[in-house]
Amino acid sequence: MANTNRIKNKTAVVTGATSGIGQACAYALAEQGVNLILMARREERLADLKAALSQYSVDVDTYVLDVRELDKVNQVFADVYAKHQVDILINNAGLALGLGNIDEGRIEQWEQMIDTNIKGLLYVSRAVIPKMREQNSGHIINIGSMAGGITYPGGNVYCASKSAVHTLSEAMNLDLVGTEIRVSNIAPGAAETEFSKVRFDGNDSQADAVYEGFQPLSAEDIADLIVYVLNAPAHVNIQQVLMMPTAQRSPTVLHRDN
Ligand code: NDP
Ligand code: 8X3
Repeated sequence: MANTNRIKNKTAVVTGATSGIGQACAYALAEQGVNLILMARREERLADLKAALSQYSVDVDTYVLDVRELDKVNQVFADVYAKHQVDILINNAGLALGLGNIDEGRIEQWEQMIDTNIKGLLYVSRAVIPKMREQNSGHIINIGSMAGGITYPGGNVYCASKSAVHTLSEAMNLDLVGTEIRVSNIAPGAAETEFSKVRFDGNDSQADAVYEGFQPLSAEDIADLIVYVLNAPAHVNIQQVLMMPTAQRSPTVLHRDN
């Protein structure tokens, strides 16, 4: 069913497009002929990505945006909507910071995760959903996590933030019943991106150890799934997908060689 390209010439917003899953989505969507509006905080990376995407016959617009800044989100989307219709929103910007017992948690890390993963996703969605309702079309992809359904030791606030993404995806689907707007919560397991480098504050050996002895998902594996989900026929709404590496069956049940 999803081999048919039903998204060519549509326009997608991708948040957190400068790395990992967001960047892989930008390439995968460009390959499908989808015009792109790419957002993230790192301006130079956005410019490099736009230049790299010039090999595809699609329009690429970029915005420097920290999704935690509500006024900026609203300004950016006012500008976006002056120029484009948004058909697809990939709410991908997110991060984990730290891994440790809740009683030793750092409040500023909790706040950044909650402000980005929950509030940022809400700010962006609030700017987009009314327009999707007006046009009575659209597809929202929320990047949740296996951590949103299965908590693991030390994951506390990150897991809670992804659990909120899962709940908000359900809530969006409920509140949008009767419209043609679809909402999909994509919940990946371990994927090798910059995620662990960010989580461990640039400590490469700690980050690399996360993926040792097994083949993790790649950002491209997740982008492929997202392309499949977006290409489902209009009457099919894939609401939830849990996707893990074959070596991983839950956050803590993971087979490593040696
Ligand atoms: P990366 O660290 O590689 O990418 C994260 C992206 O989010 C970057 O482009 C970063 O860009 C952007 N970002 C972070 N904070 C903000 C912010 N405040 N405003 C705007 N953009 C922001 O990690 P992943 O690609 O792995 O992560 C993408 C999503 O996937 C996250 O929501 C993560 O929780 C989720 N996920 C990841 C898994 C994994 O194992 N890797 C598994 C399950 C879910 P910039 O710094 O330029 O702003
Ligand atoms: C990101 C991957 O292992 O921290 O959600 O849940 S993990």
